[in-house]
Amino acid sequence: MDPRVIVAVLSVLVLTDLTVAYEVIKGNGSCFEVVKTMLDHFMELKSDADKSNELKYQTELQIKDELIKSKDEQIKALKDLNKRNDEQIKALTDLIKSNDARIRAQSEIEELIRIKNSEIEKKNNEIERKETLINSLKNQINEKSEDLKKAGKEKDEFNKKLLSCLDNINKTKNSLMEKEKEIQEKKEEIKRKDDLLNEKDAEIQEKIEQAKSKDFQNKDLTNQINVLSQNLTITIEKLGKSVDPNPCKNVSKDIYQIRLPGVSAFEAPCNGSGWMVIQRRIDGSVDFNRNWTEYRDGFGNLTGEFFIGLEKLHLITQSGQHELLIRLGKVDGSTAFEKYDNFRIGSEKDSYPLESVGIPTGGAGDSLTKHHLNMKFSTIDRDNDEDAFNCARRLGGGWWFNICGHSSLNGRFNKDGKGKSKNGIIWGSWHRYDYTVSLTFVEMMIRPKPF
Ligand SMILES: *[C@@H]1O[C@H](CO)[C@@H](O)[C@H](O)[C@H]1NC(C)=O
Ligand SMILES: *[C@@H]1O[C@H](CO)[C@@H](O)[C@H](O)[C@H]1NC(C)=O
Ligand SMILES: *[C@@H]1O[C@H](CO)[C@@H](O)[C@H](O)[C@H]1NC(C)=O
Ligand SMILES: *[C@@H]1O[C@H](CO)[C@@H](O)[C@H](O)[C@H]1NC(C)=O
Ligand SMILES: *[C@@H]1O[C@H](CO)[C@@H](O)[C@H](O)[C@H]1NC(C)=O
Ligand SMILES: *[C@@H]1O[C@H](CO)[C@@H](O)[C@H](O)[C@H]1NC(C)=O
Ligand SMILES: CC(=O)N[C@H]1CO[C@H](CO)[C@@H](O)[C@@H]1O
Repeated sequence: MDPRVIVAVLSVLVLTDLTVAYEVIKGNGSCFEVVKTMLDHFMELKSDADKSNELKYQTELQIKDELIKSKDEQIKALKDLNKRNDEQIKALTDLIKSNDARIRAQSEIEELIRIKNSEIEKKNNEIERKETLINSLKNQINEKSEDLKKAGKEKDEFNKKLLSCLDNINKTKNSLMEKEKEIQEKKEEIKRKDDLLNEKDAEIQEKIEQAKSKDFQNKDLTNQINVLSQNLTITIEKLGKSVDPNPCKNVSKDIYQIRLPGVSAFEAPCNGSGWMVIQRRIDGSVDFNRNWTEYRDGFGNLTGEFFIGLEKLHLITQSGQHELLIRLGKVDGSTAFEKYDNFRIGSEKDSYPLESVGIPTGGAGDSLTKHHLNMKFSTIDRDNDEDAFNCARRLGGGWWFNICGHSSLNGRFNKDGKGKSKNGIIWGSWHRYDYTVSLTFVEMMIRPKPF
């Protein structure tokens, strides 16, 4: 082999990667055979060298790692040191701060002490001044007590005078007490006189009581006499003798006690012209829807609205001929009357029938004869009429109802003067049998015929 080629290959091997050189050389067959052995040797050497290099690198790396580790530890230690130092610095700073505060407080206290001291000094000065004042006051007191001593002497003299004054007062008081005693005696005497007066009063009272009881006795006797005289009247009446056949004659307009044959005494209004009022409607203040007993005995208010009672009418009209006068009034103020010359009522046994009315005269017209003559009296609880219904219950009040009829003076009082289907106060012949009319004034009166 040409030595130059060997040199060139070696140069290439040295200058380039051995493996590349190996490939390059292998490509040229002729040369390869020559350098193969040498190249293999080189390759072996190179591989050994590579191995030792590897070892060297690894060792180096290990050393570096150790180094880094130790550096890290150093850094950590330093960090810790720094930290500790920081803490120390902080602690020191705090200490300095607290010392500053203490120093400040101390200086404040010192300032305070200074101020207090100056105040104490002021007080001391004041005390000193006070002491001076006290001393001067003490002197003044001493002077005053001297004065007082002098005054004490004067006071003793005054006391003496006062005692003599009190003595005088005592004397006056004693004489006053004597006077009081005298007054007391007088008072007692007066009391004795009073007691005497009271006794006299009691005596008088007793006498009055006695007189009163005598009065009562008198009254009782009077009552007895009254009863007796009433009984006597009744007896006489029962014997058929007329006590006063004409009770309203010659008396003024007022309510009188009436005594008539066959009737016990009763009260009735006289109209001042001989008429006795037996029924009156003026204001609707009295309810006329009454039962049989009430129509029999009478009801209402003799100075206002009332009905005298059927039993009385029966007894009066049976005792002799009587006139009946009916006065009527409408809500418009117009008035009319109708008079009958022979009014007579039957007994309760026959239901108080309208036995007679006689001859009618007057402007109101006759609303009795045609339908009511000989009819029995009917009330809400006693249906004696000729109607299928109870007329008293249907029209109101009580009357000598037939198939009800043309008149009903005890009907419902309507202040407005308007009635409904005969339920008001009606007297047909006077208001043209218009039963929407309801009268607002009625007065029924009787008197003995030969007046
Ligand atoms: C006045 O009288 C009373 C008793 O009457 C007596 O106790 C008192 O000492 C008397 N005073 C004088 C000042 O006489
Ligand atoms: C009066 O008459 C009544 C009944 O008529 C009778 O009860 C009474 O006892 C009589 N009184 C005297 C005192 O007669
Ligand atoms: C009627 O009254 C007059 C006067 O008040 C009186 O003089 C006369 O006697 C009376 N007549 C009767 C019957 O009572
Ligand atoms: C009594 O009534 C009659 C009849 O209505 C009448 O003429 C007379 O004036 C009345 N008397 C009095 C005092 O009112
Ligand atoms: C009638 O009416 C009066 C008064 O309301 C009552 O006291 C009496 O018991 C009545 N009589 C009858 C029989 O209903
Ligand atoms: C009776 O009627 C009159 C006249 O309406 C009235 O002034 C009086 O108060 C009535 N009295 C009684 C007790 O209702
Ligand atoms: C292909 C290649 O490089 N061939 C070479 C091989 O070696 C001989 C001798 O040195 C050269 O003449 C060729 O050119």
